[in-house]
Amino acid sequence: ALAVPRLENTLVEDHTREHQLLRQRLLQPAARIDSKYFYDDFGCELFTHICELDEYYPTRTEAAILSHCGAEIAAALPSGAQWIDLGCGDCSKSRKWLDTVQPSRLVGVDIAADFLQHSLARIAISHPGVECIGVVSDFTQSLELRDLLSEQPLAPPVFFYPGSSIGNFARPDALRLLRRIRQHCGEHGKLLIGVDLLKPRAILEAAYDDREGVTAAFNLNVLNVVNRELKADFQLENFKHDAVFNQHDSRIEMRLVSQTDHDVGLGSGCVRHFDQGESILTEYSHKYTSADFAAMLSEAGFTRHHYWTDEQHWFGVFLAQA
Ligand code: AVJ
Repeated sequence: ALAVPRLENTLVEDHTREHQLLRQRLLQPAARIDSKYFYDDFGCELFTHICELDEYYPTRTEAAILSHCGAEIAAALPSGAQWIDLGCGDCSKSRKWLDTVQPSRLVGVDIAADFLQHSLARIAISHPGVECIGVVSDFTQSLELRDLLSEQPLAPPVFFYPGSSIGNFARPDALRLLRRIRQHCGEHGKLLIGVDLLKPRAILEAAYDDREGVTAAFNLNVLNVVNRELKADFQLENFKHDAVFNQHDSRIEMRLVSQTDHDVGLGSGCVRHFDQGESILTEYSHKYTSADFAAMLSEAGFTRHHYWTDEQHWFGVFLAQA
């Protein structure tokens, strides 16, 4: 019989609180919008498009490493594991591992509940031997998996966190998340994580400011999302996409720069003035050296790791363990 995927909702959605935070951060002297607001339906489509751009090397480089070194990586993974895909989306990146490492269970973690249910249903059909569980959660805030993982005490967890999504976090927050994952890993669990590496500025900046303007559209679209969420009245044509590599903090910083002196209504009677040239920070994308990231893994409590990279050393794949 076909097993129906289980869906657990640990996401506490407090829209009022979220809206307050969003508005508050826009009102601060250095205005910010959390990167999670990029991903409405159109934003997700634009991101898919970004991943296929010539300039955007991370997706294809990571895929090449995972495919080229797949057998070696699989050999280092426990079989019958509980495979936990953090930010699984359509679960496409987990699919290949279902066949090679044959986990007993697939736990897909994502904030988009409907999408998650749909993705897991498709896996349940193509992989009837794998128990599929969806966890609706904003794991960047909290990661409540203890009860779930203890249902199969003999199956070690393997956390899969590809795409250099860890790069979005400021270092202290990245470290906090890695520590939480480490705690769930216990003695036999592992973390398979993809990390974008430091490289010449021109390559980095091109990857976040492509010729076709897809990344610019992706960045500007966040204002549409904010307009909808807050009933704000951002005019997209008043802002320009900007992506600069900050060498000191080793990260790409994406901003929207105001082209004029103007006021923007933020809903609830709030108004924010933007000077010409003033900007809103929308994203960090940290770039690590392999040594840097290895140090962070040990700081998080992982004592050993394997490391794979591409010929140009543009992207790193780490398999960390206790
Ligand atoms: C999804 C966070 C890994 O930082 O490269 C791509 C997002 N932003 N182009 C990245 C992104 C602009 C992406 N991550």
